Amino acid sequence: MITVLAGGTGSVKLVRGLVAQESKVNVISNVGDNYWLYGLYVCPDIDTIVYGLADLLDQERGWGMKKDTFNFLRQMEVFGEETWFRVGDRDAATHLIRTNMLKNGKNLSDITKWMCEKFAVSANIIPVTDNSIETRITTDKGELHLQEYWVKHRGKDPVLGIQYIGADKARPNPEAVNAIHDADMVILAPGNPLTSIGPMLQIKGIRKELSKIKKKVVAVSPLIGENAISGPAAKYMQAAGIESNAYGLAKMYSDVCSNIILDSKDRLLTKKIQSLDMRVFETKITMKNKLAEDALANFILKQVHV
Ligand code: FO1
Ligand code: CA
Ligand code: CA
Repeated sequence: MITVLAGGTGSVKLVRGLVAQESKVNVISNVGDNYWLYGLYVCPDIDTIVYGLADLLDQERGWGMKKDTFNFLRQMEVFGEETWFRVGDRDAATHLIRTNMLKNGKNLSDITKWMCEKFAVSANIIPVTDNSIETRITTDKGELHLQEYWVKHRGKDPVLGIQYIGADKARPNPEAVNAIHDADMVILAPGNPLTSIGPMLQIKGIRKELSKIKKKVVAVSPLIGENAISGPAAKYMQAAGIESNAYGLAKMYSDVCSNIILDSKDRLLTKKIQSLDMRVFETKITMKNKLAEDALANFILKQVHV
């Protein structure tokens, strides 16, 4: 049994590769990106994994449903609402039914299980907590929700800091703690280390459980050289005072993780990372198609012995 800690867009390809090859996969999902929009509760990372595994994800964008339409959004515009967050019509149904279930007293874990059933997803997707965590980005113009910073303002302002509101008090999902405890291997997916994996590591119970089994924890780098394969990881790492390369990532994860997979192009960093008492594995980490997803997942499952 393997357990993956995952964000959305940066993580889904690896998760898909793993699910294709391993019968029992738990996915612990970040909730720091979750956002209230028009009274609807949007969970981008959970939905990206669910849609990705159900083969409904828009592959080009890396979020939302493929072939979705935007009539609902257009009507919200007519009503004078802001429409920078592009919720599609079918996607809106997901948020609406989730919000209704929350209002009827269900928790996010149960709702996510129900979603998985509806979308015929066999992996076990576990929100890291049922409490609220909000990733906030501090810029020179003030503090913004991650979605406001990244989507509304297109991530253009310099980042001064990153905060996880609610992470200190969040109770880890007991199922997530068990999924870490019982796993043969735990994988930190190549999501954004500050905004996808970071919020989950900030929860004490999660961090503690990972540190206990860190010999079994394998991180996959989302960077090649100083740049992220996609998204703003490098910018956030620099803002957090972390070297934006696989070494900085390894150092950031060193309390909770003993193994790191980096791109063969980064092999010059291997010795330096090994000096952190971590094992280093070199392979091709970009996943441009399903073949590459399967190849990386296969490498982890077959070549990395923990
Ligand atoms: N990302 C965007 O860059 N623009 C969007 O309009 C957008 C809409 C959206 C709708 C539903 C959903 O689940 C995700 C969506 N995302 C969008 C991606 C999401 O906000 C990501 O969490 C962030 O890009 C940060 O990783
Ligand atoms: Ca995300
Ligand atoms: Ca076991």
